Amino acid sequence: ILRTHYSGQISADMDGKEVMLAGFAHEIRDLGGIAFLVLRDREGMAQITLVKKLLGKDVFKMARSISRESVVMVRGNVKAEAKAPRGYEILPTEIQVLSAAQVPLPLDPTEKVECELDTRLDSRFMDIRRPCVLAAFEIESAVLCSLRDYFHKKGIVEVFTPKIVAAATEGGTDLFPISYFEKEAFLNQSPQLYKQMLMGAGMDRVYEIGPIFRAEEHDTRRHLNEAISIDLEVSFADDKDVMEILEEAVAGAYSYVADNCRRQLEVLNMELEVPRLPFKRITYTRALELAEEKAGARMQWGDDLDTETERFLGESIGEHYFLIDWPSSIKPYYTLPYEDKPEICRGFDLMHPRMELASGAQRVHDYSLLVERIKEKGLDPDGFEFYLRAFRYGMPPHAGWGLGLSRLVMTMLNLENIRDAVIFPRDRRRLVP
Ligand code: ATP
Ligand code: AMO
Repeated sequence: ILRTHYSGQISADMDGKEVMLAGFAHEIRDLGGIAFLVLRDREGMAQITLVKKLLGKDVFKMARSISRESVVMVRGNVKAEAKAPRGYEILPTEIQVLSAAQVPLPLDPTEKVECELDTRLDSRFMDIRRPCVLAAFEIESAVLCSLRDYFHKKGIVEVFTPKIVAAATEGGTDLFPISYFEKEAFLNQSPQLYKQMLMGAGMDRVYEIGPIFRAEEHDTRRHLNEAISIDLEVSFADDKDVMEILEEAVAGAYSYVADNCRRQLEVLNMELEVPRLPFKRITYTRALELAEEKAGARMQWGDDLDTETERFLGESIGEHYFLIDWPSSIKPYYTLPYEDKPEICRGFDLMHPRMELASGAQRVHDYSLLVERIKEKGLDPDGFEFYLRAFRYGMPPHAGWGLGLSRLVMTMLNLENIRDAVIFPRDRRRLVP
């Protein structure tokens, strides 16, 4: 490996030690007989001080002319220097340009010039060189680490289900068709049917972290056409049980990030407040009443909550909350209606004040009721035969949820647009890069 240290691992107390750094030429400041090359790597910046007398005329001239963002390797000695940004500088003995950057750059990674999201996404490789952009993705990785660790400790098994499928899960629309040899197939919208079948398989508690595809023509700051979903399904559990798992998983991710991503949070200039448990539970009916009383919203019982109502609730509650006891008519067929009040069901949404983060439910596990619910939704049970079979030979009662990774990260870090939480986002207009 062409480095002994990342910039963040070097400090003034290493005075005299020889190190090798590798990264990008962030900036070159030329003061005549002395010049500064600021080398940037994943962990920050290091000042490489170029002294003509020490380097010799040729090397000095070469180093001074390195174009910004070129890839460089520097070998040199650490020198404690109070005037240098992090209390040290590197006096180089060797400088290699491993790959020169052309000029002009497609965008400016030194962050002095802000630019449009579209321009940034067009040159994402250059955009991610900006520390504040990179920080969000490093935090996303920490969130995943925390979730996997939490699931593992709870004995929840990670699974992978197919993304190329023959049927819709969430209803008839919103699918991307693809050709699969001589057959028609689709990109999966959700692992819903598969994770439920695994309950029938006796896997008992499973999770999946993987892509979901939705052919919705949305053009919002919180919708993508390809997203990463964190899906959970647990046998012998009800809606309340999996809501507890969900709130613990979310709050756990916040505290993991707060503890393990201090540098990244500092780069983003933010302090992370860990949400308090338990999250409030508010019924759909109560939410409608509140919105009507306080904000004069005019929604019919049975309507999906509109954006204004969601915004009003978010602003007045001001923290994460669950919306529970939804009308059965607006939740999918696999959501279990209350036995004594079948017009409402055991479905829930986890809300951040800004938007929905997750939805889930206790599921219908009775075969006849499931067939009936599929028909009620105007769907044809024949199309679900591969799924329904798993309900005819013993299906444990079960519950689960799906949580959008990018929405979790976006709300955690206060990112304005969901595209800021996806390395290469796919939306209505974007298929490249
Ligand atoms: P889910 O996809 O799980 O239902 P969601 O938060 O993405 O969750 P949607 O049902 O897609 O929710 O949409 C929720 C609300 O977002 C809708 O009630 C609608 O008011 C609003 N919405 C959806 N699409 C748009 C859009 N293109 N422009 C503005 N608002 C939209
Ligand atoms: P739902 O359709 O609500 O539920 O999706 C679950 C969560 O996935 C995320 N999500 C999205 N994120 C970005 N762009 C999108 N287009 C998008 N669509 C969904 C959201 C959402 O809350 N099968 C159920 C889950 C379950 O009941 O287990 C489902 O898919 O954060």
